[in-house]
Formats: sequence, structure tokens, C-alpha cells
Amino acid sequence: SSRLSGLIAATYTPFHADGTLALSKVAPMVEHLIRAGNRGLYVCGSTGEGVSLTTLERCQVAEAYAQAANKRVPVIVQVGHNCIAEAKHLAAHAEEIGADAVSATCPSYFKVVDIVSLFEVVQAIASAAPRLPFYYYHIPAVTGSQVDIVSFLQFADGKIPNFAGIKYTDKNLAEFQRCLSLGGGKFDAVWGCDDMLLGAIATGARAAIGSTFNVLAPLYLEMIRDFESNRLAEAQQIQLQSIEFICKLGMYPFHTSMKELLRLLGHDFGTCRSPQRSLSKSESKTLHQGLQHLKCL
Ligand code: NAY
Repeated sequence: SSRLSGLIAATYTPFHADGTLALSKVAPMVEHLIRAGNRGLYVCGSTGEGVSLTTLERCQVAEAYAQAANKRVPVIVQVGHNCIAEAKHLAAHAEEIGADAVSATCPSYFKVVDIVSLFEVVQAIASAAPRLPFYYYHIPAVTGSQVDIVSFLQFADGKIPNFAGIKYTDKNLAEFQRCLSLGGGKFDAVWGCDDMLLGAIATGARAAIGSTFNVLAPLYLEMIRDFESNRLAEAQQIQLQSIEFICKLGMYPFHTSMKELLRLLGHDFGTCRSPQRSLSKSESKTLHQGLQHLKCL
């Protein structure tokens, strides 16, 4: 089936020192991600700074990742935008360039306050790429959407032909499990909090999208093997390492820290765009020292 499974890396967007796109960095990164065991790429999401890019840049980044993946793993393009016309344009473009799925947040400046508004948004964007599965990107902490996601899935059921499920980026495992089980499991619900992946897997998650998979995919794969082989204590130890990793990087703007780490690992993706600031010399030194004490690196 066309369902997502396994670890899906939320990809970073590479910039030159002058802030322009450094697209030549994409192909080697994709080789690394696939070799490390990732089974998909989620492009231009939070991790990829989609909302900090121009529409043209978003198209270029999506195309670079789709080309580099070359159908070996599915590429999901995040097209959410405060302007629905732009989101539709990006969705249509994703279909044109041979991406495998489209995903979108709802607008966030004007809040989505009820099911009907959310349904209109999702229907408009999904129908702009009718041949691709569509995943609604549920990230209420960012969008401020007040819509209950279970009720939304029940409402949307059967009304949008290419609606495939959700990317669930919230911390409510009970709600996530309900999403997984709705209608006998007809929707994909893809987990989005790396520091709680073990819990999500215990509830039945088949796929997860994460920024830390750029670096730690082999570790998470080991955790999943441990879980599946009933080595729960070992799995818990690995999850704890990932939690400590995330805490350590969270000492500074998280994705800036991740990009620093990528550079240390030989993938210079530059820094993040404003408003995600870069680090001072002394901050990056402190970060490097902190990373040296992590068991998982
Ligand atoms: C995205 O769109 O890139 C994602 O949401 C991927 C999931 C990440 N969430 C955010 C908001 O960045 O991997 C997580 C997250 O970085 C990780 O759990 C550390 O908090």
C-alpha cells in the first residue's frame, strides 16, 4: 500500500554563508539519510524552515530532495502557508516534480476555530494535488488550531478522496492512539515527537517524522528492534539517550544547534534563518563541549 512506515527524516534546508540556498548539499545528505535507515523524507516542515523560505525557494528545495531521493524513499512536501493560494500552488508543484505526498499545516495568523474552517483548508490544498496522498500536519502548539483532531478525522472521513491521514506533532498519546484506531485504522497517523517515540510505538505507531533522525536514525532503529524483541529496559535506555540529546541541543535554538551538529558531521548546512538566530563563538564552543559528553554520538 502507499502507507508511510518507519523513520522519516524531517530534512534541513542548506544555506550558504550569505543566506542563499546551497542546493548542492542536498544529494550527499540524502545518501547519508537513506544509508542510515530512513524510509522517507519530510521536506520544508518546521525542521526545513519552510515558512522562512520564499515560495520559489520552497519549490527549489522540494525539487532538490525529490531528485536526490529518485523514488528510493517517499518524499513528502510540506506546503502549509497563511495564504491558501500559495499552499495550493506549492501542492500542485509537489505533484509536478514527482513528490510522493503532500502535507500542510493550517494557517496560523487567522486561527482555525472550527471543523468547517479546517475542512475547507484541507480540502482546498489536498485537491490541488489530487494524485498524491495528503497528510494534515497537526501541530496545535504552533498553529493555535482549537479543532479536536479526532472529531476532524471523523468529519473528514470519506469526503476528500486523497486524504491519507495526519502528521501528529503533539504530546497526547491517548489522542494519537485514537487517531490510529479510527475507522479500523483507515488513517495514517505519523508520530512527530522524537523524545516520545518509544511511547508512540507502544501505542501502535508505524511511522514517525523527526528532525533528530538526521543524526540518530540507527539509534532509534535499535530502540525499535529492542522494543519488538521485548527488551524494554534497553529500549528505554535508548529513548533516554535521545531525550538527553534533545535537551542538550535545546540549550540554544534547537534547529540552529542541529545544524551546528550536522556541520561537525561533515554536512555544512549553514545556520538557520531569522528569527531562529545563530550562535556566538562562545555558544558554539559550549555546545560542542556539551555534545562530547553525549553517549549517543
Ligand atoms: C517538522 O515539520 O519538521 C517536524 O515537525 C518534525 C518533527 C520535529 N518537530 C519540530 C516542531 O521540529 O523532530 C521533531 C522535534 O524537532 C524533536 O522532537 C525535538 O523536539
